[in-house]
Amino acid sequence: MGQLAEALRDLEEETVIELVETGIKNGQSALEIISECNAGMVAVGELFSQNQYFLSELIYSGEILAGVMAKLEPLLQETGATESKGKVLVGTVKGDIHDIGKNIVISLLRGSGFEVIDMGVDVPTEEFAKKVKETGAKALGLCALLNFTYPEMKTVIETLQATGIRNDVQVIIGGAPCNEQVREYAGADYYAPDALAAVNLCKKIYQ
Ligand code: B12
Repeated sequence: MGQLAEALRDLEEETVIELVETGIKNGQSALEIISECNAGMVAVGELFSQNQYFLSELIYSGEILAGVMAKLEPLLQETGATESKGKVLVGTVKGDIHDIGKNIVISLLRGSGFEVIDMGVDVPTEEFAKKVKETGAKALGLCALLNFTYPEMKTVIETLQATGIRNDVQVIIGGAPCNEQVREYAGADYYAPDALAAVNLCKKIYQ
């Protein structure tokens, strides 16, 4: 584990920000920094599972990461794309309020020229199908970080089916504990392990 990941795991806010600023100065890419932060957040999650950290530490880690993202945001927007590459809907499913990773995905998509409609967190099931119809977006990103909200991704996709628009939109799922098995279970088209993968999938969908 790198120094930055360790500092984030140990909730050393000042050190985290210092290391991020040094990384930026030394030409480290935003995605490299995010990837190291991810490792730190996974470690925070593990300490939480082991009852060594409690909800307050989980909240604090989120706040530190939000501070990091405020520093990285301008770098994610810097690709200079002008024309819209296509519309992408992104939201965190019902029952889930995790949004740090989703917001990174959105920043990177916007920076890459996509028009993103951010549906927020804890999005009611039927809202997704409604918005797909309304906007004509061909890509829908569903975010879930809790294993008890995976079934909700499945329900959203079933709603698309029931509304007769399943074939109009490609569904990409993401969020730390998602994987190929969850994708298969939910009936999604793709699983993106990180923000860059999400951008590449959207490029593929709109090519
Ligand atoms: C910070 C955090 C919180 C914060 C969230 C703040 C916020 N605004 O998001 C707070 C404190 C609110 C929180 C609450 C809870 N949390 Co929490 N949380 C975390 C933690 C430590 C980090 C998550 C994070 O932001 N990571 C950093 C980002 C950058 O990573 P990421 O989300 O994976 O995103 C990347 C990729 O996954 C992908 N991606 C992300 N989203 C999307 C979306 C799309 C569409 C795509 C394509 C890709 C994509 O791209 C991103 C960038 O590369 C995780 C630990 C972990 N392993 O993830 C636990 C974790 C997710 N939480 C957990 C739990 C249990 C909870 C609570 C139930 C705790 C409680 N008892 O109340 C509540 C649930 C609240 C709710 N209803 O949603 C568990 C979930 C266990 C499980 N598998 O079900 C975890 C895994 C911790 C653990 N090991 O126990 N949490």
